[in-house]
Amino acid sequence: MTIFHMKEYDCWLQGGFKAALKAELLANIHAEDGTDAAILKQAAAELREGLVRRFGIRSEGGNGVGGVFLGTAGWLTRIYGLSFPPLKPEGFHIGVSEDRVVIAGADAAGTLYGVFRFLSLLALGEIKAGDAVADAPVAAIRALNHWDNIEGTIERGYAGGSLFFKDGEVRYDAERLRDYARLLASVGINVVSLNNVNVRTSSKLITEPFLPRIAAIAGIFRPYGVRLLLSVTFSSPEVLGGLGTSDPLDARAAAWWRERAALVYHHIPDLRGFLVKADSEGEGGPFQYGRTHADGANMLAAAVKPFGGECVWRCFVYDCTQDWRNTAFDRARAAYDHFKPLDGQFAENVILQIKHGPYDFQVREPVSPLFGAMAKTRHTMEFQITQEYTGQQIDLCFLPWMWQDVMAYDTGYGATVSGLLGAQPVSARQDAARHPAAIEGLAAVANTGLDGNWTGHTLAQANLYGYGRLCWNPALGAEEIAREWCVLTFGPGQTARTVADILMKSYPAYQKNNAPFGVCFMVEPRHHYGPSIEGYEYSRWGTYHRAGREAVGLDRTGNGTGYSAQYPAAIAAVFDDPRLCPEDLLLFFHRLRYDFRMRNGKTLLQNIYDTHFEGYDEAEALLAKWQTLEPALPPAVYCSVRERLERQLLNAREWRDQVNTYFYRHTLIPDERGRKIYE
Ligand code: GCW
Repeated sequence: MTIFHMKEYDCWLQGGFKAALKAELLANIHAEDGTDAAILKQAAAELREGLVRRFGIRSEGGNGVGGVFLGTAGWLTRIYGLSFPPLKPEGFHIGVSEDRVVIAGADAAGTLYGVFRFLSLLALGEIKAGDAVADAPVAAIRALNHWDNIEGTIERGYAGGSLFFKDGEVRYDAERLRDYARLLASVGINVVSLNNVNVRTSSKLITEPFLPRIAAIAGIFRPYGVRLLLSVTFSSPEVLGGLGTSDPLDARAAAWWRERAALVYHHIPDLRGFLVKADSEGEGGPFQYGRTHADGANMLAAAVKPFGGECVWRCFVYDCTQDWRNTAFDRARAAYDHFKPLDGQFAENVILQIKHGPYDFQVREPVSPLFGAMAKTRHTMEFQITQEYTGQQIDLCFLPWMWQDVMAYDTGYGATVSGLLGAQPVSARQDAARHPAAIEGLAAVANTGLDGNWTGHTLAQANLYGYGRLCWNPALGAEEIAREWCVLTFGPGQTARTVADILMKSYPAYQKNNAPFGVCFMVEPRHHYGPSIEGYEYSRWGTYHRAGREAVGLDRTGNGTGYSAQYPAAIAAVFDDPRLCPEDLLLFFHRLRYDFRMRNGKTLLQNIYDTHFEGYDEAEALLAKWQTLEPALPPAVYCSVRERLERQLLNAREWRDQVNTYFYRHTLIPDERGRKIYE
């Protein structure tokens, strides 16, 4: 085996590739970089830099008729008389002939994305003379949310400290941030929020001493086509303004926000807007004043509107002070119950950000019933790349494997999630009956930090890459994403194929280890790593499985909490019938006896045992497979992943034995194959 000397820091932008196109051709660059458009300049710089660093090809500056022609389609037409088919916003066209490569962007961002795609196709060995590629992002909003605290820590962060903050200050390594902006732009991310949605001490970022520093960060991201969002606390008029109220219908609070927005936009004129977590897990919000979330969001939206800003408002609103004795309550209902009645009441520049499932980034959840239902309100879908509930970047879990199921889910409103992502956005004034409830984009909680490889677990880089690619094209399957990422990271050849195989097997293994069949939340309270079967069973967070001697799970059908009725009737009918319900969601929707027969003819209990034995065996196989790569990898990369896979195996052992023992002790029914379960 040959070693591809990958550098963890470079992620999917590795050097060491051979270009299949002639160096003389690639070295001769004619670019639209004499303008003052920062993004276009960057596109040209990235092409030159990328060719040197990744392929060892140094450009000499454009002369003669051949070579690479890079710029917006308009410019290429004007200067060189080239013509192009119509391009979609942020899209590009790449055309290659024997003596010419043309990279034409619909606009500046499209030009930049065209460069990154060209370099990546070159590294993948997928572009040659005669090829033409036209592409554009499907989702308009492709956002990354950092949950970084101004102290330098990261809520649910597993890859070191914050890239933006330290010791109560905006503090960063500018070189590193540029590298980060490049990484994000290379997969099409165009919005980044810097600070935690649990704002706490970072509420002061929208005050004068901090704003110039934030503006400097905005300046680093700008040439890469990335605009910033800032998380703000709804209670700012009280917390920062000393007003004594933050009531959205109080003219003083609204005026305070208008003034504040003016100050913020004075420093950062192209800020995308404010991101808000309100009335959730201790954050203030409109409920405190008896107002609706439309009142709250609209007030903030009005404040940023004169500057072209937006108010991104999270729908993660639920009561976290539940009594487990109350079996009528169902937290899963919360987002729909709160927001569906408000559809149509939000201002044009409010964007709701809805978690993909009704709970909270569990290993397996149904898609939230809000998707498809909010036809008159702009909204995005929120994912979590940071692996809070999926192994915390100690365990390997390739998330696109689950995301592809979300994308393929048929909402029952005439489109899949990926179809809604491609639909025309609606405005609040349009007729809901005639317009699909377009999902305008995706947002995801970042998994990056100051660790040398950005993501703690080197293979967790694949999740960040995969998220960007999925925003760009929601129809891309996990397998395709894994293949691309592996070649771009480990070079072409067998190593990449083996790593792709490991990635693809990691999610199913993790899901088998975890809480069975969609029951959710059998995790250690607070930190959420590892099993604790009753960790949340008697707590205030509203996340129960109610396992008894004869049955387990929550009845969320019409006979139970009625959650399933939040879906269109045809979808609800499937979820309501345990014989039709997808089996990995069986216990999310149903309370079932342990002797319930699943589709493989075995009982529910036996299936719980089987999946947990398998989950462990599969974790063991992942480690064994990785060990075959030792001769093919730089030792540091090999060892850091091996060490994590070993810890994952210990974790899988805990999951297997704790889950199986728990159910055995409740039922006293042994495993039919006589495998070891503890008394
Ligand atoms: O999953 C929960 C996390 C919290 C997080 C919250 C949210 C930022 O445990 O840490 O807070 O979700 O999404 O707001």
